[in-house]
Amino acid sequence: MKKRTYIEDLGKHIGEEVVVKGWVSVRRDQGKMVFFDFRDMTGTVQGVVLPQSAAIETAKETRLEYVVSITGKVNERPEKNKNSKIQNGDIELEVLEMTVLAKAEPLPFDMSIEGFNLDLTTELDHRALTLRHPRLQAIFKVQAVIIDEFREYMKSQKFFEFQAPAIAPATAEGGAEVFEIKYFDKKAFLTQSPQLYKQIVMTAFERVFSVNKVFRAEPSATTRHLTEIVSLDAEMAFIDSWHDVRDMSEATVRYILLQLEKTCAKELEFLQATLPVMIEKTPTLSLTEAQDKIFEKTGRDVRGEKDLNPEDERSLCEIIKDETGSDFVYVYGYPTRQKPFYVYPNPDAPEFNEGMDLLCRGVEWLSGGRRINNYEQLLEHVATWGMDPHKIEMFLEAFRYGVPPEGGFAFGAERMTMQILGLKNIREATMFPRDMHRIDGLLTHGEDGTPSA
Ligand code: AMO
Repeated sequence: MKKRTYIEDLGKHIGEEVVVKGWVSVRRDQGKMVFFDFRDMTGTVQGVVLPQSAAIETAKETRLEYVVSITGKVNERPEKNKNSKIQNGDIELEVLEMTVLAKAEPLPFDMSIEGFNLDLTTELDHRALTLRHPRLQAIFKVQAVIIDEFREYMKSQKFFEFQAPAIAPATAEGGAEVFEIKYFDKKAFLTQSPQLYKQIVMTAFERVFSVNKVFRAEPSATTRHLTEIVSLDAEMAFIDSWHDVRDMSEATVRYILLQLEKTCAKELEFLQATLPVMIEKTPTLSLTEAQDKIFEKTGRDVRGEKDLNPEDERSLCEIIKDETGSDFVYVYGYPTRQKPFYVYPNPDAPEFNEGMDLLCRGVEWLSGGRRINNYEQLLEHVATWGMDPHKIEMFLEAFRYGVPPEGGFAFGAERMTMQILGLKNIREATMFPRDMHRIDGLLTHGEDGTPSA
């Protein structure tokens, strides 16, 4: 049996006979001859079955998404048929033999590059199929690179990767957005964030990161919220101030963008995406300064509000882009009670904390900041926040035994993907999105109210 040649390598085999395996993406039956586009994990190539080919009968019966094995000859295209804009635009595979490895049912919609134009609901309902389209593949390739390069950068900075648990006895982030699970005859929670665990692990390894699923029982269906998220988390000891955390997160983004530019040029072009601009020093404003700016530029008075709402985030990003050219902006100094219990209050103005968010193109990508490292102060916050210290005993124990000044941050991988690619809905940037209405398919409710897929 001849070894398989990947489609991306065909150009190196002009004049040779090769074996190609893949799917039929395009089929044009021109009576005597049949033309195809074949697709494998490395790309596409045009194939032609000539009238005298032993494969002509099979080619006549072959339909879209059939899986085939082909023996063919790699021919250079005549000069007038060359197309430098597409992959393998200078060659063609002359099909000599063709075996159908698996048949496919007729497609429920147009999957061609030009004709693929589904509303989001249909796209998601048929994820098993739409995932085969180059547009979707480009999106998830970019996402894979974002996650990979987060890892790479963290490791280059001596961060240690750990696996965070998904089941926890208590919630870290507070609020109602938590999934309670039946844990045998007890109650437990799906982790909203590896926050408490990354802080514990940091007390042993100094610099730690994790790439893991987190769960938020978001009761609203917005374009930026999911119930299951890939969280890119980091935590670092021995910081001098929250600025160190800010700088580390900024450097991480800068590295990821640079790597995307290097490795995903094809995908970015295909998706007509332009990478967000990160200038030398990302503008950093306190919440109060941000609110003043929004008031000054838009007339909308949000001064004194506890947080920025989505409209404020969009306005602020537009203003900063206009003023500085930066697509990014950090906002810090939120009201202390607005953020979780572990965030460090500003010693000079304890009603505000040293927590920060990074916004890009109108959406929050990241939260982070300095944490409380003093055990007594932590206990005070636990009490003020009305938490049960027994439920977070493991976390508290770490803080009884010497913890340096520290901080950290977390990116949402889907939000990054969405904003980098200019997608309108976070579900487009999520392979199998979960929200209050969907787990794979839309949820319908049975008579007793239990959801069924
Ligand atoms: P936070 O709750 O802000 O911070 O979450 C961090 C980042 O995760 C993403 N994110 C979401 N993405 C989609 N749908 C959601 N429902 C959703 N919720 C959050 C966002 C957000 O910026 N423990 C802190 C992080 C830290 O301080 O280190 C935390 O979880 O991109």
